[in-house]
Amino acid sequence: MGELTFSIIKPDAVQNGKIGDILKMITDSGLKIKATKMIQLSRVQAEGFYAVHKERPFFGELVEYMISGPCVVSVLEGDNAIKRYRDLMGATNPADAEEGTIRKAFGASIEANACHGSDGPDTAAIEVPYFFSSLELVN
Ligand code: RTP
Ligand code: MG
Repeated sequence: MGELTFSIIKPDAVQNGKIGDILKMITDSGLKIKATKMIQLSRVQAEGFYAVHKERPFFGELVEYMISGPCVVSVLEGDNAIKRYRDLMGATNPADAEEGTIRKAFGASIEANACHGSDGPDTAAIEVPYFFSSLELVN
């Protein structure tokens, strides 16, 4: 089994009808979708998920944005999946993201930037079970 990483298609991209385009970019890159579902984050879930940023000036706005509409959460698998998905997402600010990345294609702003991906093995190990039980991951 390859490495697992956790992905969110954020509310702006869901609202703009980009779920299919983004999942296609993910699978075209060779990453496998182990689980996926659409959810509406509660305020408590969003605050917990982004707790690492709670002292940052943008935390309040980030939480409001993440609960502004449904998200699509997924577990992705592949060799080196964490770094490969970060590379496919592109820079946090879509204005700095390279051609061919999800954020270049679909990100609207530094906040409404279309997607999230775990930034390391320790965060992936927290984020996957935050949203999925082991029974939900296909083999
Ligand atoms: P993510 O955690 O969502 O995968 O994004 P990231 O690692 O590229 O960026 P991070 O620094 O962890 O920031 C988390 C999310 O907060 C929003 N943000 N807003 N207004 C701002 O200056 C600002 N900076 C970051 C973005 O939605 C970012 O993805
Ligand atoms: Mg991050």
